[in-house]
Amino acid sequence: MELKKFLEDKGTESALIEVFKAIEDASKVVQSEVSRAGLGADIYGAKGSENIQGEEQQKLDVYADECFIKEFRACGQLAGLASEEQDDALQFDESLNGEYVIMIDPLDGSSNIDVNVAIGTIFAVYKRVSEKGSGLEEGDFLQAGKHQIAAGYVNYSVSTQLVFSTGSGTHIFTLDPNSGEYRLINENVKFPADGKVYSINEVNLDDFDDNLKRYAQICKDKRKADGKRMYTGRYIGSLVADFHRNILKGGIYVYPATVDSPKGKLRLLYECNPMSFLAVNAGGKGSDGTQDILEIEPTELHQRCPFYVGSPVMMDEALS
Ligand code: P6P
Repeated sequence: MELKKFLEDKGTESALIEVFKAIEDASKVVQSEVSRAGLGADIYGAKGSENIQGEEQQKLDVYADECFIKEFRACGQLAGLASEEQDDALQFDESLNGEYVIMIDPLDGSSNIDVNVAIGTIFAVYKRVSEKGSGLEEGDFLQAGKHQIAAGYVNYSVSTQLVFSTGSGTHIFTLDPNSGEYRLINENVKFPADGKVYSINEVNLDDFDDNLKRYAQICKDKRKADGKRMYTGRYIGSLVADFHRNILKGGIYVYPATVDSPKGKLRLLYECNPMSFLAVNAGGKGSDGTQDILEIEPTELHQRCPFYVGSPVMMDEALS
């Protein structure tokens, strides 16, 4: 089943279906560039600029950001956008009657582009809180994750997949290269309750709090009845790729506060909230280590937080 029909059958508001069409169209353009990395188009390597995070922008980061902004402006249903690649939120003056705003990490894991490893676009959609037709306000963007109307990611990998939720289940679509359409392959995907994979960059082990150090050690020590190890480590360096494997096979992803990133590395609005929304809609959990991520009241557009997300049994054990 194709995306538009799936959304219509779910009774999705037509304005939101337009937003998904914009995501679909932009992701196809980005996918065609990603798949051509190194061939002609000069999209490898750093652009020579930095984003507000002080991170070196890869050319494809900026290209992806421009692609999504173009489609979001054109769809007419979005009053504005916040992006990892934009210091400030953007207002779309031509569509201030739009009832939604969107937050996006246009290309997460972009340092993996040059080594041909999976990367992803992550998005979160909210209803604006300011009056339709008026100018946007900070409060339109600084909303707790529990108010998300929709969230998802595009995983540019072996295949290109769109994983999203509009609040009733998490669903996986694959881009069919022959038809150029996203087609449903997994409706209502559920995190396996428990798992055998943990995704943590253990170079930061000494920075972990005692609880996380203990959990990491439990994962190393636990044995099955036959004496073989219970867990294995898988850390791709791309949140979307690690999350995607974990939601299908069971697992937990953790990016805690570290010396280099004392508030955590991942951003609340366009990484932790959308991934937690997907997790919760698939029976999983998302936390900053002390509270449900979706309850956090944001104070800044690009604020970071420690991030735990994954199978419920593993999450309970890691956070207990
Ligand atoms: P580190 C990519 O930059 C990212 O935001 C996530 O996709 C990924 O899981 C993490 O950072 C990797 O960070 O510090 O372990 O290289």
